[in-house]
Amino acid sequence: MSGEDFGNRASNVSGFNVISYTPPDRSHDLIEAALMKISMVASSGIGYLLPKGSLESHELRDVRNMFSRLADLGYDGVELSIEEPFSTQSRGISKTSEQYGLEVPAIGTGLIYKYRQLSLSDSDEVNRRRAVKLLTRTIEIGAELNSLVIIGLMRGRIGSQRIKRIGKFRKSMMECDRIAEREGIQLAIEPLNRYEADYINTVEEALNFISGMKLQSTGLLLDTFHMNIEESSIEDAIRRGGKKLIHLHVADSNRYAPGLGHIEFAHVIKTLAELGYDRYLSAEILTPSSPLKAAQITIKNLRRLL
Ligand SMILES: [Mn+2]
Repeated sequence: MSGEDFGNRASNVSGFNVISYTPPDRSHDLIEAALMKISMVASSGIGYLLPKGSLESHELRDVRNMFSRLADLGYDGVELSIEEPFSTQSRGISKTSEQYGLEVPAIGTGLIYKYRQLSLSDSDEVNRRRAVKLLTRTIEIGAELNSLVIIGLMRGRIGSQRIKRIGKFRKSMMECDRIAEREGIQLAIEPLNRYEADYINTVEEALNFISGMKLQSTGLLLDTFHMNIEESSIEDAIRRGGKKLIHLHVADSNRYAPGLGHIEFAHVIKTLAELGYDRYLSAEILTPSSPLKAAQITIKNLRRLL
């Protein structure tokens, strides 16, 4: 029996024996759901692993291999995480995306914070401006690739300087929302769980921020892994997001591929379909043993529900 074949039996992911499940076949009553597309996050931090620096290298060989593999598996898109926007080979990425017929629906910015500790809420004005500059270049790349740009970890931590730092974040978002509008793309604020961020942890907080600031080009990105920790109901949180919801990260409760934890993806997708959501389900998952296997499990389990 092939290890790639995925059914109701134990499969070994990351050295643990995890019991996989087969979601019920709902294709007959979920016709609208077919409009949703599937992408995989590719980064050097989380998801389908891309070596650090591969988006900047002129070679782009790793990037092409990754697009080719995900195209073969039937993905519609590849979400990228950009660490060094000023040296990213956006033209090469754009050509690769066209060559393999895969869109780049979104660009993550979390690695800018993770590797360089620059955030949109930095209390030091020089550092905040550097963060805005890096985000501005990322937005320009987003315009070239027709991608939305994610505001997640890049919000930074506010700690005990709550009022001052939220003020800084507001200032940054006011600027970046206008830049996104000028470039014709959208920003997406992603609520993150309490262990990774200390403000905007829930859909409610994100919506209040967006409407309070009257941001024109900023919507909402929800992530099933974070919602499973912070929201009392994932389905209610999605409904609350409504038309502001412009992108969705999917990962199971343990952050492995959908189907390897206890989130009910059939319910999640039904709720999205009822909202008329026709954008991406983008897998942002830990791929401890094999990125390829995780990508296979993800698309198999999601396609079954669409
Ligand atoms: Mn996410």
